[in-house]
Formats: sequence, structure tokens, C-alpha cells
Amino acid sequence: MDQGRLIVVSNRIPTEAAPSGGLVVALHDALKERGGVWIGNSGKRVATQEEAQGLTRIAQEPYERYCFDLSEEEHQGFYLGYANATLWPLFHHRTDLLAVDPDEARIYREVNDRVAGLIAEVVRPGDVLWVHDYHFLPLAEALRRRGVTNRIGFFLHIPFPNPSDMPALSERKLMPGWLSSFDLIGLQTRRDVSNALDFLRDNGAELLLRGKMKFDSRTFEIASFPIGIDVDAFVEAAETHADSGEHLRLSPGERLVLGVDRLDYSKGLPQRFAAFGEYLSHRPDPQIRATLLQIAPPSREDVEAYRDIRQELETITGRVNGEMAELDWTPIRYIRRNIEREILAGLYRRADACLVTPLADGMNLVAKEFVAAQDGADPGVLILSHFAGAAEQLDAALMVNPYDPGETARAIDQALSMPLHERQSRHLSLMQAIRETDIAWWTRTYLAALQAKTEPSND
Ligand code: GDG
Repeated sequence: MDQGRLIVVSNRIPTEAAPSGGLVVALHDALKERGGVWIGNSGKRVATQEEAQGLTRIAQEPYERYCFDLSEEEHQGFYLGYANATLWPLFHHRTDLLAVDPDEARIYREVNDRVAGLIAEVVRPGDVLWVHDYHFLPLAEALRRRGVTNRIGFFLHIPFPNPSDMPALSERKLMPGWLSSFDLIGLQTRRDVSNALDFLRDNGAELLLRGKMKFDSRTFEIASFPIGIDVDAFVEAAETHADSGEHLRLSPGERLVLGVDRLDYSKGLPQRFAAFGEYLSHRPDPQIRATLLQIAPPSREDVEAYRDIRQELETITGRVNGEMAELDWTPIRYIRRNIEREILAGLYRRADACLVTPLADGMNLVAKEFVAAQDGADPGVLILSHFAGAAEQLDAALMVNPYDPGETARAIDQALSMPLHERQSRHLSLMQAIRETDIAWWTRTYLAALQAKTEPSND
């Protein structure tokens, strides 16, 4: 039987013929295999909304890619405003940073409505839609209003909020209608599923059985699908670029602790730097030299909270380096720009430990990439926050409370003095875990679950 095409909707859309990056490649492969359409934001901004109308086809082979533009006002209200200054902090348990702006909330819904109109023109009977992330929470409801009865799936890449934080969202009453218009809601972890079920149950939805819910007349399902990486591709990149650590010119015996994160307040960077400072001042053997290399490409710099975090980090780096540096050693090396993916793979491999210490994170792919990049004969140690989604799977890592710099400092010490056999056995378990749910598993499992839903029109 013809499966129908796959239609992927995501905020960003790859424009190159052979895109890179785990998620993008996985979706690219799924679309190539099945045939379909990818729809996303062009990243181009036009002056007024009139100029922003319509979809532009940017590729036809091996599958069609269409993009839409945003006007300046839409970019501000939809992307910088509601998505990244309201939803992002709420979903990362930072209601203290949440902006309330009725105009931005309205623009967010209007953009979703406009995009739904564009998608409705492309959809054919039998197509399956897969919508990604918090930019498009109201999209299925807007599509249903336009009479689209196809299966529509959603995947949320970030955590589901704590139900107790939800009253901070002025549009919370709309949320059950938004969510229940999808047929399948994929979340990263069991903890997210339980938060979503609790929130919906408290807001008028009925739990039928095992993740199946009913709201108004619609039934829908919520389940976890922990996202993974292309393990083999990462192993190969790390082996091929194993010498990229040489760029660092570390002195003999110097230990390397690595951090790789978008510059975001959810990633716990100030706490991490403080913990590293604490490790250095309490290390038992002052002869041990450990350098923290933090790679943090900037993101969303037009949102105020992101400028604040940048400043905070620069202050802490200055303080720790000012206190601890020696003529031939800078304890924290902080690179605020993007590093090539291949070089990154080699740096992971060279690192003795990797600090993945977010305060909240949907999954965190850096944790999985670091594991994949290790040399199994002499692997580095993953230090992982309880608050990363990855913690549900990677419990063979050294688990830490990122809010407690003393605990993280002790974990750094433990990682750098861990005996080889313990490093090897932890690494073996971690490898097994990342292979079990790699990126191919994720797309396959999610799409099979979505495909198994009955088309709403056939109910
Ligand atoms: C969201 C969720 C969830 C980072 N710096 C450089 C660079 N990176 C790459 C890493 C990794 C990716 O960016 C970051 O992925 P994360 O998963 O850590 O975080 P988010 O961007 O916040 O992603 C997250 C994810 O969606 C997937 O569902 O895991 O929880 O927040 O691949 O390697 N890549 C290069 N240079 C850098 O400087 N080339």
C-alpha cells in the first residue's frame, strides 16, 4: 500500500544539497527514502508581511524543500519573542526570565496560522506530517481548522514544562487544544511524558490508557522517543580527526576537560566555570594541570537574557583565570564561536573528561557525541547533570547536581583520577546505551508509531 509522503515542518531548514548534523541528516534520509517535502523558515527577513507570503521552492531533488520568509515584525514576535523569550524559559523551568507580551503571543499564533495555510496547499490525502519543536505548538490546530485530516505528529526537542510552572503562561488554556490536535506527541524522556500527562489531566483531558488521551472529541497519544546520534559517523569522524587535539598545544601531562554548548542560560555554564575554579583550588596535587576548554557558539543574541549570560560568563572566566593562571597556563579557554564539526570530534576524543552540566535540557546530544568519540581502550569520562534528558539513559556517567559546584568539582577530580578499568567499563555501558537508541532508531520508531495511528477522517 502506498504510504503517502512525509512532510517535515521545522523552524530551520537545511539549504545545502548534502546537509550535516545528526537530526538534519536523519530527516534528510527519511525524506529521501520515502519521498516527501520539507518546509521551514528561510531565515530571510522581509520588511512587511505582504512581501512574506507564499512558499518558495528551494530544491526539488531528492525531495522537495520549501521555505517561507518572516517579516521583521514576525521575526521579533514569533521567533525572538514568544518562542525564545516566553516558551523557551518556561519549558526550561526559568519562569523568572519569562516575558509576557500579548502582541508577541498574537503574532506567534498568526504566524502558525499563516504557515498552516501554506502547508494546507501542499498536503495531499495520505501524506503524514511531522512537526518539530516549540515554534509550532498551535500548528496542528490551525491545520485542523482548515480541514486537514491527515495524521500529524509532533516532536518536542526541549523538556515539557513542570505543570506547576504552567500558570506563568498566559495562553495556558489554549495548550490542551493545541496539543490534542496532533495525533502523536513525541517527547524526549519519561519525565517529560509524565509532566505532559499531569498537565493535560489537570486541564480537562482524560487519560484513556498508556499515554492515550482524549480531549474534546479528539484522541491522541503521548510517548517518549529519546533522540540519538549517528554513532558510526561520529566514531569515524573522531578516529579520522584524532589529531585535532594537537592544535591546543597542551603541555606534557596536561589534562583536558571539555565543554561544548550553545551559549544558553539553560546549559549551566556559570555554575560549571565556578565548579572548575573550585576543583582547581582544592585539587590534591597542585602539580596536576587541567584546562577547561569551553566551546560556546553564541545564539539568539537579540534576546536580552542571552546577552546577560554572555556577560556573566566573561566575568567568571576573567576571575578564575586572573586568580589561577600561570605564565605558561590558562586554566579556562573559552571560545565563543563555532568550531568545525570534524575538529570538534577530534577534541572530544582528546578530552579526559567532558562536562555536560545543563540546568535543564531536552536530551543533550553533546553527551552522546562525546561517548561515541572516545577510544575504547583509553576512554575519557562523561560528567553528566541529572537535569539533562540524556541522564535517563546514560546512568553510567558520573552524575552531578549542576547547582552544587562542590559536587561537580569532586566529580572532575574523580574523573581525572579514575582507574582505567572503571573508565572502560563505564564507557562500554554508555556506548551500548547510545547505540540502542541512535538517530536511525529514533526516526524509524517515531514514524512507525505515527503511521500506526488511524487517520482522523477514518475514525
Ligand atoms: C535541542 C535541545 C536536544 C555545538 N557547538 C558546536 C557544535 N555544536 C553541536 C553539538 C551538538 C549540537 O550542536 C547541540 O545539540 P544539543 O542537543 O546539545 O542542544 P540544542 O542545540 O539545545 O538542541 C536538546 C536537541 O535539540 C535534539 O533533540 O538534545 O536538548 O535543546 O550536535 O555538537 N557543532 C559544531 N561546532 C560547534 O562549535 N560544528
